[in-house]
Amino acid sequence: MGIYYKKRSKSELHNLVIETRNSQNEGAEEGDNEAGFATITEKPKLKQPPLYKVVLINDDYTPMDFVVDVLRAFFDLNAEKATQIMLKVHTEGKGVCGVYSKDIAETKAAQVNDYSKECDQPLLCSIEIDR
Ligand code: TYC
Repeated sequence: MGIYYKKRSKSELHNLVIETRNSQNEGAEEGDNEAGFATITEKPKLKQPPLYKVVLINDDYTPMDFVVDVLRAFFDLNAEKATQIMLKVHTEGKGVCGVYSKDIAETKAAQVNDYSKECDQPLLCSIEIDR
């Protein structure tokens, strides 16, 4: 004697899996497929990953030219855009250099902070959630 398993086709097994996974779902659409198995159609629960702003902080010591060079080097900005952002940070206290996925934002901020330290400048960069 042994355990008897009914041999099922791939699509039958797929429906069984879906049924199990959705057994706690409320509000999903229930139905029957042509093989007689219960099926549920769900709305996908996918969200866009969050984005992060890389923010430059003002200080009284870092030379303006150094800040512009950093913005051009690490954020692919031309001289005009880099100067605009530097002046915004200088007058308003902080400013956004760019918006990226979490990994890229963290890397850019770390690159700026490491480079500033290497150059003995107090320039600081941080990240803030965007959406
Ligand atoms: N405030 C600095 C100065 O007057 C310039 C500066 C701009 C420093 C932006 C940091 O993130 C900064 N030399």
